[in-house]
Amino acid sequence: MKKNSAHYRFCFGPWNLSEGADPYGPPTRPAQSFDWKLAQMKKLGFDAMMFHDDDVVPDVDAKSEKQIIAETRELKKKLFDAGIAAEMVAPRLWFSPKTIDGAYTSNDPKHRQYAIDRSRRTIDIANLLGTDLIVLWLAREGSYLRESKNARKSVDYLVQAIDKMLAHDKRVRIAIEPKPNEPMDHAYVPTIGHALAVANLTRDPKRVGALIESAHCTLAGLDPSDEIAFAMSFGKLWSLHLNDQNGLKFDQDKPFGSANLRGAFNQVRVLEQNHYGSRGEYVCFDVHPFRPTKVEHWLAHLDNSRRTFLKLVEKARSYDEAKAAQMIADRNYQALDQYVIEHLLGK
Ligand code: XLS
Ligand code: MG
Repeated sequence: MKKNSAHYRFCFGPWNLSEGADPYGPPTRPAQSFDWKLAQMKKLGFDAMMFHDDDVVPDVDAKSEKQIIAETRELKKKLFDAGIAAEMVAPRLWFSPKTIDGAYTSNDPKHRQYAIDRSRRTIDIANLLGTDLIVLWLAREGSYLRESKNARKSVDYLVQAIDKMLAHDKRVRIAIEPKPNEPMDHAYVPTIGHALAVANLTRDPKRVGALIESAHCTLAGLDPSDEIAFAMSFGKLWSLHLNDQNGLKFDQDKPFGSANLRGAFNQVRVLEQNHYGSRGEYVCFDVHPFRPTKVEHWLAHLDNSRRTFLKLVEKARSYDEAKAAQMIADRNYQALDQYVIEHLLGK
């Protein structure tokens, strides 16, 4: 394997500096301003920030086009002054009462239209921020009971919505972020395979790719590194949300490597093998601090995720490929297994 010399660039979103609330308890840290979060990103030496549309323009549904342009331009200047790029913008289609029963696949045609209109506006916001990447995490596209929706029609609705976005702007690229559940009982696009299949049905498949999140693969019972390899086989891994997940439960967004170091190593190794980052892609950490985390340790989960990533890059680059190839040729997988373990343990 030709050793990758990619210099990785790192990214997170304002929501990754979260206040600790969970379904069973209130925040444990005081809410902070966007300016505070941007200053922390600068301090950490990250390269880009990812956004939801209403991270850029709070309460975006209540704003006029003029206000949206003005507020987006104001945030863009803050990013520019801080030397931070905008990685992507995602329409937050899971809070509004108009997406209570789905967004693009809602049974209500007015709500489907709302989701498409909001997505078009997200593209306009992204253009003003200088990114051509839109991420669609299809949070409410699915069902709580199968009989409430028509799964076949839902695919058509998804394709129609994406086609409307592709028609809205001839440069925009759309990355679908698959997830099998949460908040839905079952989501319509649970894996990278589903995402790329939907991409192929759109009017311009080369502008529809994917974003993979480690935890979402685990929630689907799949291996994140295999999902990454699959997406890269199509040249369609345009962004990443690296994190970790400890089994099939709520989406934990744990720091990268926190639950499964071997799995994290294999994700980094497959990124290296396929030269992720060499086409401008960012490594984003979609991680949250543990709820008990103190204010003074608020950035650690992001700094640690990057540290772990970079240490695993060293492990991938110092992996003895020749030695491993010999064990594979000899079908000596017990020895190979032990070699990987001892390599990671730093024998
Ligand atoms: C939620 C998703 C979300 C998207 C951005 O599970 O990972 O964080 O990445 O809205
Ligand atoms: Mg994510």
